[in-house]
Amino acid sequence: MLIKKTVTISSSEITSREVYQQRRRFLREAGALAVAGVGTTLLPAPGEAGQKFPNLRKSPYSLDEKTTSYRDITSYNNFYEFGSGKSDPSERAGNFRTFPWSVAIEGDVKKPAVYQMEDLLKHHPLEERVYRLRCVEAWSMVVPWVGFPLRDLIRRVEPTSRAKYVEFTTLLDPAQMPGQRPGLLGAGLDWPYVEGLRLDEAMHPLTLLAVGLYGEVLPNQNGAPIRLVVPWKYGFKSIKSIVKIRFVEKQPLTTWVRANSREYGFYSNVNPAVDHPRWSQASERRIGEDSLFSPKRKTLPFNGYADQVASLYAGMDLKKYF
Ligand SMILES: Nc1nc2c(c(=O)[nH]1)N[C@H]1C(S)=C(S)[C@@H](COP(=O)(O)O)O[C@H]1N2
Ligand SMILES: [Mo]
Repeated sequence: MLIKKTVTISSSEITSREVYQQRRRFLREAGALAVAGVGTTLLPAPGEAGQKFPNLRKSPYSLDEKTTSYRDITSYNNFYEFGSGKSDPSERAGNFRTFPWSVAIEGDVKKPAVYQMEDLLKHHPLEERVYRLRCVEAWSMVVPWVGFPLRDLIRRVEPTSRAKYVEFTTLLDPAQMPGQRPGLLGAGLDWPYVEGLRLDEAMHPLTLLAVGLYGEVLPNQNGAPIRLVVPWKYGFKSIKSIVKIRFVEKQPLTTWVRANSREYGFYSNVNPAVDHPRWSQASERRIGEDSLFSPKRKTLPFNGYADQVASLYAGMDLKKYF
């Protein structure tokens, strides 16, 4: 016996879903063309956490160090837009919409633009980079990021000679980000979250725009669909879910400096010799190694990247410019 199925989805809903799915398929195929020498492998559909990036090469900038577990990297997070507790982002960011997504390039550049995520993925070959991440709260992780150097994008948009700093801004969307609504969840920060780098720091080959980790599309709690990673600075400089990159003449007023300039500086280079006013920065706890008996690790100047980055700060008093 044939049973006639009743369809309860409205026709307009079907149309928009089909268009959406078709668009994703198209974008995947367009993206695949960009992966040099691959041809048939598809890039992950944008906005889908957990999908694999094909054919990643390992960057020579990678550390040869044991990586923190996927579970720890994706469940112990700071992303105050979703709450200030370490498990808040993984518990609350699941439905955060990261597709469609665009990044606006503004300010002192010859080629201001609004790039769709797909376009960024298409133009910039991705690689895997294992980096140490040291939080200002004196813990650290080792993360296998997937991304491309920020400087590749900067060269593409051509900053003018006026540009001395780069300002980054996270999405402002209180409807999706409960920490941005009035109340205690967002710890009283001003939104949107803003970070900044000097142009030469932004141009340093270690400075990465990350779109994935452990070979997969970034989970929302880690800053999907695109976040900054500056491995020689405290973690808060590595701003998540970026929607705007602005080239400016003056040093940007960043979220944490605005919140408490006595405790957080613009530079925020990892520096065991300069304590936070409320705690020492001389050592750190490696997430995943926690036990009463595991010794703390000594924090290294510039988080271990001194050979590559110390010259950026030659002649500067790093106690003053902390
Ligand atoms: N937009 C935004 N970006 C942010 C934060 C935040 O609260 N909001 N927290 C920062 C801090 S303090 C750290 S340590 C890192 C943590 O990145 P992870 O969760 O991927 O380890 O993200 C940084 N980027
Ligand atoms: Mo942090």
